[in-house]
Parts: sequence; structure tokens; C-alpha cells
Amino acid sequence: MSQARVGILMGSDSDFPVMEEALNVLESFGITAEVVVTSAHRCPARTSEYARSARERGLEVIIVGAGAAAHLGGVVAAETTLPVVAVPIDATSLRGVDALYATVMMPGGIPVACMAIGKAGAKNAGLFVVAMFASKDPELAKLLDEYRQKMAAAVEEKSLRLQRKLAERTV
Ligand code: RP5
Repeated sequence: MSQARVGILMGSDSDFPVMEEALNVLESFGITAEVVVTSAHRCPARTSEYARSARERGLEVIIVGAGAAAHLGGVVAAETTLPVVAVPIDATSLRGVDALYATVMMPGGIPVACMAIGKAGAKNAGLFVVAMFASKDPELAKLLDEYRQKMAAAVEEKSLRLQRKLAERTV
């Protein structure tokens, strides 16, 4: 595998079904990512070491997913000047709102770019990174344009399908 450009971190392996969305997006654009489980509170030294060494190991951005009192994004951002994009995960009875607030309300000075709770957020984290890289990569920008065009075409198709269904309706 070629050198990873993106680190995808998560607080637990239980976060992977959500964070896999980010990995899927990056892979579909040909961007290499490494996936690592590390926790800000269960293994803080390992987490700090990962973040501190990330830039010299060739990573360009870190995507973080964590649930509950989610501080993984903030801790990682504190230990590296690489951009950190975070995904709050629905892991408790508060259904991700706890992780959202913990992640999005970073005090001024150490930014964490926070996406939506759950799978949509993980998918958008991947697309956000694609857009970052595409700003200096015309080939990737073209692929991102094509992705959007396909999405628009799919909406038209859905509308047509619905029209056909409605036409069959008997009142
Ligand atoms: C957080 O606690 C993790 O990011 C996960 O979302 C949540 C639950 O972790 P497990 O108890 O499933 O390991 O730190």
C-alpha cells in the first residue's frame, strides 16, 4: 500500500461501522488512508504520540470519530498542526448530541472541523478531505465534479420514478 495521506482515527472499534463511510469515500477517490483505533482517555499517551508524529510520517490531514464525551478531536488537534476533521458518533443515550457539543465547541485557538453526527458526517468528512486535496489537484477536482454531477442525475432519476408511481395512483 502506498503512503497514507489521511489518518482515520476512532475512539473504539465500535465506531468503525460509521467511520467506514469516510474510508469508502477516500478509497473511491484513490486517496490512501490508514485506520487506527486510539482513545483520548483510555490510552492518552498513544493518542498523543500518533498525533505528534503524524506530519513527519507523511499524513496531511486527520479524520477523527468519537462518541460520548468526545474529546479525541480536540486532543489530536492540540498535538498537531495538521487539519483535524471530526465526526461525532451516536454512542450513548444522548444519541450523539453529547459528542457533537463536545467536538464542535472547541475554545478559540485549536480548531476542529466538525461534521454532522453519524454516517452522513463520516461521509462528508471524506468528501471534505477530497475537496481540500482537490484545491491543488485538478484531476481530483474533475473527479469531484463528476461525483456531484452523478448525484444531481440521481435526484432527477428519483423524481422521475416518483412521477411514474404517482401517475399509477388511483384516487
Ligand atoms: C468513545 O466511547 C468511543 O469513541 C465510542 O464511540 C464510545 C464507546 O466505546 P466502546 O465502549 O464501544 O469501546 O470513546
